[in-house]
Amino acid sequence: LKQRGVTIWLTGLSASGKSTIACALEQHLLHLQKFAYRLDGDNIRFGLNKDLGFDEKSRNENIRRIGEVAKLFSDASAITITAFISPYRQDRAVAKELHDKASIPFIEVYIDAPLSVVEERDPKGLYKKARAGEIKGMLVYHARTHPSSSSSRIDFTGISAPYEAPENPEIHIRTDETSVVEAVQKITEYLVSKGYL
Ligand code: GGZ
Repeated sequence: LKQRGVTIWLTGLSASGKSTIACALEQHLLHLQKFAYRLDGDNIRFGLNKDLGFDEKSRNENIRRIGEVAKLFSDASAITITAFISPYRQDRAVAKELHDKASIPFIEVYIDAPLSVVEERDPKGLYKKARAGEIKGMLVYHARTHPSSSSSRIDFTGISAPYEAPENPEIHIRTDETSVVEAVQKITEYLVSKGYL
């Protein structure tokens, strides 16, 4: 392979557009004949991390494992795209450090939309449930594997759990002002400018 691996780390609130942009970017790179691979809730939270919920410790461990897996894929020359809220600055810093130590580029991309906008989008009705205090024990992934924990309270990012926005992301995308195509273009142009594509 001529290609060198790089990790493109998307971070942002639920419904900010991470998955949509990650999918479109992956498709675009595959069309360019690049080896791209996307890590998201579907292939990580239902598999490797199905033992984890959404309390702070579980999110820390979720992101720690994803950082390790992303590093492995990028080490194997993939353009690895991760799409997780990754709400804690420290967790993202640990993932970046892991990449730094292995001399693998780590590009933090802030997928940014105001809370008012993501609450308006609310594609799964999770913000509404969170506002109503109904996010408990976790309905989405966790309840399937941990039905007995349904009485424990788990907070929702942006409402009752923190989201620590990146202070110096390599790329900042406002999804309420940027189309998906433009977002993909912006990331692609960055990759080209750094010689990664
Ligand atoms: C935030 C939650 C929660 C809680 C379930 N808080 O928009 P979605 O539905 O499809 O994506 C969200 C996803 C977040 O999982 P991550 O692995 O990205 O989170 S983290 O990085 O914080 O570990 C949301 C759904 O899972 N979801 N419960 N309490 N999002």
